[in-house]
Amino acid sequence: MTVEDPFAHLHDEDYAAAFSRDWAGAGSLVDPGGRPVQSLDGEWEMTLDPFDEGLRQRWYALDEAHPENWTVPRDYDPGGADIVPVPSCWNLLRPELKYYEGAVWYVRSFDAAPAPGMRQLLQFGAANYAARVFLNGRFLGAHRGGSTPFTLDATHALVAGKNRLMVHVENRRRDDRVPMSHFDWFNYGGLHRGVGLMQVPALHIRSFAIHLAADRDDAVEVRVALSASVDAGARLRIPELGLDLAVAIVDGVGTARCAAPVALWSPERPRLYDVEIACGRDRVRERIGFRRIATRGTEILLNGTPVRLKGACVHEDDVARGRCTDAADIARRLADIKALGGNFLRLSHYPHDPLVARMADEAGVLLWAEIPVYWAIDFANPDTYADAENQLLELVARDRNRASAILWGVGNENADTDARYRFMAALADAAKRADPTRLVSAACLVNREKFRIEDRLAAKLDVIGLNEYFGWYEPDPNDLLRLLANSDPGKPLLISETGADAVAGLHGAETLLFGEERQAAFYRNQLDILRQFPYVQGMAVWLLYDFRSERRQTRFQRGWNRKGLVAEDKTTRKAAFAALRAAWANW
Ligand code: GCB
Repeated sequence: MTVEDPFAHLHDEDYAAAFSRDWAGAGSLVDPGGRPVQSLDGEWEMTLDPFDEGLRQRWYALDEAHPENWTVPRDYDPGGADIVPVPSCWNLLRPELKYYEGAVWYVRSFDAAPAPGMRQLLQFGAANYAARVFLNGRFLGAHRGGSTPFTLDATHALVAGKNRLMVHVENRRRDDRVPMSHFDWFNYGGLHRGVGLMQVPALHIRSFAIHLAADRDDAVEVRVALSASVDAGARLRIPELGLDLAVAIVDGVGTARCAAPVALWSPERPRLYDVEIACGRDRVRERIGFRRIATRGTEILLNGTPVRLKGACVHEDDVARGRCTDAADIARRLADIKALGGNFLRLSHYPHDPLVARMADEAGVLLWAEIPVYWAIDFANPDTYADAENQLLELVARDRNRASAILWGVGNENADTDARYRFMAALADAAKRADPTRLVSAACLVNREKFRIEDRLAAKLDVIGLNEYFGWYEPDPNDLLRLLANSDPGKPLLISETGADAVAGLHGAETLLFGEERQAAFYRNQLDILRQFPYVQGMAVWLLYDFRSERRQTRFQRGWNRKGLVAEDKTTRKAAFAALRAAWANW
């Protein structure tokens, strides 16, 4: 018999190793594909754990159902914790948690009825930043990256009847993470998107991609990947077109193509088709739009026709709910960009809720979706690269069937070093490999000596993004004219950010910093200059709504970045809103 040292956990500084070795990644994702999911959203217990005592003391292994049988005290109280909603951000649940950065345990019980022979998959929408998941005392897996979904196979641990799910979520800012410790938005923590349980047949469809054929607009291609390396047959059906195509699957993967007279998707006519893929006992259903996005010289072509992107960046932030969002909130974003006369949103600076691309598909709004490779990432660290690439692949896997998503963003304002070049070039290549049907971009650099847009990464990109603040951080607006006249990017240039702060209701001369008139004049000046350069194919202004950022502490900001065209209530439009609409109308 082994004698257990009751104090061993106090001295075990390797306590997290067992839960940090294998991060569940894009390879384990199973696309829900419209299958029924048992929602586990709702009331959860929440216990604060700044010292990670739960991992050290193994709270997950305690017999929660019978605490009266515990022989030694443990610093955890099943049933005695706070009740909170999931999804949520803990920072907004209790005043004392506003700035908390650390670990929290989320715990809930649920009833399950696992059918024999079926796989039981736990689906998490997002947990910021790292999550460790335990079911009925067993460790199921861990995930890192705060904004992408993950799937954990719970088949071996789930029981018929009552189950106990415990999730350790931790949002410490660290230099080796993506983003690293320094960024210009609020570090909300928690299970901020939904959690659910999905039953699928043992052999099931893991992922699928459906799009126009590479070489013609009247044919579609499909790629289906199964959960196991077997030979099988699948079918792709688009009932409206009378299409029923056999897909031969070899070693778990199959591709097929066939003629299909699809009406192309565009912002003007966002046409979607009901699509179904069936394989054995499994079936997925989606609403899919078909369109082609490409570049030619300095043009961006949508379905072969040049398109100008008029858009705004937007953070996923809400006064009351933080990073959590819902259909009404997203509908407002889409309506506001249309009210501006725009057709485009840059979803900054991390993957947004999956509902955004679905609703943009319906509404006809084009999207840039990105990962938080932001500022001074630990570019020389291979593990940081693995984390970044996995976030990119999870984003691509999640949104690859959305017509609205046209651009993958692989980075934002990263200082030029060899390590940065290698890291970002590898990411751009990874995006192309995972999805050759879309464009890749990043917010690139300016050569300050030559005063030219010049970034060796540009060779790896389809569209060059440029964040510029001439007339705000760089005071002389005419420097923008000089920069663009000096530059010859040879590819489409997209102003991926430009903007100025304004406090809603603060009025004054056009020179008054933080005044509404200054912000409005800023956009008039910008457009006067940008319209002179045909290689500028669009812009995403910084940004639609004011958002929380603790870096911002002037009397005008008090913890908010005020560059919104609309105040943080998402309703009060500043003068710049109408000014930008007018300036865009004749661009
Ligand atoms: C930038 C960053 C963005 C900031 C913005 C600002 O260049 O990309 O994340 O929030 O400037 O307001 O300064």
